[in-house]
Amino acid sequence: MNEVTGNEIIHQYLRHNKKFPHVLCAGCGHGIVLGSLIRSVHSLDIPKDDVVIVAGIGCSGRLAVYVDFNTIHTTHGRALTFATGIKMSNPKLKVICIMGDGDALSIGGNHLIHAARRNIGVTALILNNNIYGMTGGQSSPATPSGSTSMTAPFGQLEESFDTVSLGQGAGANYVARGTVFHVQKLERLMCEAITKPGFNMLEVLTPCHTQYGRKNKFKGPVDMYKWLKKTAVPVERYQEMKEEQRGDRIPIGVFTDKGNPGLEERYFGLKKELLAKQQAAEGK
Ligand SMILES: Cc1ncc(C[n+]2csc(CCOP(=O)(O)OP(=O)(O)O)c2C)c(N)n1
Ligand code: SF4
Repeated sequence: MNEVTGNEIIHQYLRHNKKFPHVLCAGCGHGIVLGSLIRSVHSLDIPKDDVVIVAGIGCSGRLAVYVDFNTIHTTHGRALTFATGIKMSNPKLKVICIMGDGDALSIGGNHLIHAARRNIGVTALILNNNIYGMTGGQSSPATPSGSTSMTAPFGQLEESFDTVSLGQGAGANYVARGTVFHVQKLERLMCEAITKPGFNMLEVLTPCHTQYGRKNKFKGPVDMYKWLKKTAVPVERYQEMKEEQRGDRIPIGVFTDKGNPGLEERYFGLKKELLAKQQAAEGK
C-alpha cells in the first residue's frame, strides 16, 4: 500500500475545473468523507480509471462531481440501480455508490435492500447526516425520534432506521459504521469495504449543522463533531457494556463480514460452466 501522505494527495484526484468552488457549507462532514475516499483509493493503489463513483442526489450526491474518477451523478434514490448495471457489464471495475440517508434509506430504500440481498459487488457509502440536507431539512428515515426538523417542528414522532441492522437484515456481505470524527478508523473501514467481495455497506455519520444541528441545540459544527467523539464507541466495547451504560452511545466498527463472492462472480462463473457443458455436449 502507498503511504497516505495527506492533503496534497487529494489534489491529484480533484477535477480542478469550473465545478469549484464546491457547494458544501463550512463544517459539513461530507467533505471529510470525500477526502477519506480519495486517500483510501490512493492507499489501495487502484488506478483512477478502474473506479466508478455512482452518486444519487443531495449534498452527498454532489461529491461525484468533484473527483477525477469515472463518475455518474444519477437520480435520487437510484444510484444502486445504475451501479448494478455497471458492475454486471464490467465486473473488473470498483463501483462505489455515494448516497445520503434520504437517498439510500427513503426513496432508494427498496434498491438498497435488494442490492444487499442479491449481493452485487458494489460498495455503498451511506452518508448519514440525519436529514434531507439539500432540500431544506425535511425529516429522513434516519432523523432520530424526538429531534426537530423542518417537517417536525414539534419533534419527530416516528422511529428512525438503524442502518446497520437494516443492512444486516437484508443480507449485506459486509456492514460497518464509522464517523467523520474518527477519520483514521473511517479510512480503514473504507479500504475494507472497497476491497471485500459482494455488497459492502458503510454507514458514515457526518454532521449537517445547517439543516439539522442548529435546529437541535448544537451551537455550531464543532459541537457536532464533539458529540460524535463522545457518542461513538467501538462495537467491541459497546457489546461489553451493560444496557444502562449504553444510553445514546452509537457503536462503530465492523458488524458483519461474510466474505461471500459477489453476484457478478457467481453469474459469470455459472455462464462459463454452462458454456463448457454445452461445448462438451456438442463435441467441440
Ligand atoms: C425523484 C426526486 N424526488 C425528490 C427530489 C428532491 N431532493 C433532492 S435532494 C433531496 C434530499 C437529499 O437528502 P439526502 O439524501 O439525505 O442527502 P443530503 O443532501 O443530506 O446529503 C431531495 C428530496 C429529487 N431530486 N428527485
Ligand atoms: S446543507 Fe448540510 S449536508 Fe448540505 S452542504 Fe450544508 S451542511 Fe452539508
